[in-house]
Amino acid sequence: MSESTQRRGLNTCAELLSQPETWEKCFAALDASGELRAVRDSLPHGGEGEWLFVGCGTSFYLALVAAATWSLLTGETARAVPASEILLFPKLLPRVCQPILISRSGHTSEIIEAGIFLKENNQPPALAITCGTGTPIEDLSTRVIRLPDADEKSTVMTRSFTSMLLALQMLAAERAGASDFAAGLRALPDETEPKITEVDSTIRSLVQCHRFEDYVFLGQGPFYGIAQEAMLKIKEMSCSYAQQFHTLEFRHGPKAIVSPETLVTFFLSESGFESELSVLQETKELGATTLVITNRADAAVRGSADYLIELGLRVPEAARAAAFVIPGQLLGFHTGIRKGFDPDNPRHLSRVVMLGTSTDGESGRGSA
Ligand code: F1P
Repeated sequence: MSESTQRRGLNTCAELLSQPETWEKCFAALDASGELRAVRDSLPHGGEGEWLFVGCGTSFYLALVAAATWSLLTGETARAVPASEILLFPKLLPRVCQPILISRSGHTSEIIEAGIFLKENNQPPALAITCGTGTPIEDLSTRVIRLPDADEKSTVMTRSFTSMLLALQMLAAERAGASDFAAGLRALPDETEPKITEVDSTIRSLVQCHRFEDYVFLGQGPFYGIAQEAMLKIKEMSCSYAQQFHTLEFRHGPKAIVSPETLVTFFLSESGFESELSVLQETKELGATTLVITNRADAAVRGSADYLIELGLRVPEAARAAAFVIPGQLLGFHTGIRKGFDPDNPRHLSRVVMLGTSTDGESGRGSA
């Protein structure tokens, strides 16, 4: 095997498998700096408006999971939007929104432009979270959470996604006074580490035994953003055709695509277990190949899962999200390697999307 073939995906593989250890380092760094507590104490209480989680690409899918967790824990209204929506359709925004800007690099043009737009339109000062240091996103924000330990060489985001997610979930837990949830997040690295080898071998055998034409990812609640991110990982790393839906939405038309060449991956939640299980059983009966990622499986799940990843994490449901995405990351990685791609340098992609103007030639701003 040529040296270049052997070197394919080395960074992504190392960064992907380093996640539990990286989460530990990030929690320790946040404790030592007191950054998260300082941000918690500086956030407004009882203010009007909504929490607005903003990102691009993987950072937008992270925003979806973070906003869902925020609402579940604090009871406050939160939503996630891609930065481009703020620029192109600002009238869709809530009148008052508390911005949380998410960016691994801290340099992505659209998120910087969106931060400038929100500032110029007198929205409350933004909180930013990034793995970079000395970045323009920090200049735009009065509060910043920095996670340099989670930064990556690979173009593909893996540990940066999960580490920034965990930090925002911890902030939500701190704000809500949800100490059990916070304890669950802190336990996640030790709960996840011992499972990775077995998860990796399940995904490797799935990839070695099948050639799929279509990849579908299904999830509800906080797991919908995880389904989105898994969809992006298999696109970025293996240039495969993939899509995601809310699990029960799969019945309303998309199931028409099901065939044995379709891999349908279920991120099975506990809250929606019975309803999501019946979609799984129906999808299996239609002839799909099924991969199920769940915390606990019963005989009914085993009966409809061609491949089963049962994580058995002793942490609250939404706190499992960061661990649930790992099988999706591995599926993208191993499928990319099998198809001859280099996951470190995905086709057509750059590590940071920098634009001349945020919407290619237009002034970049929709009418306020
Ligand atoms: C986000 C992002 C990544 C994508 C690619 C380009 O960047 O869109 O999601 O995989 O690496 O950048 P960032 O704003 O989080 O740095």
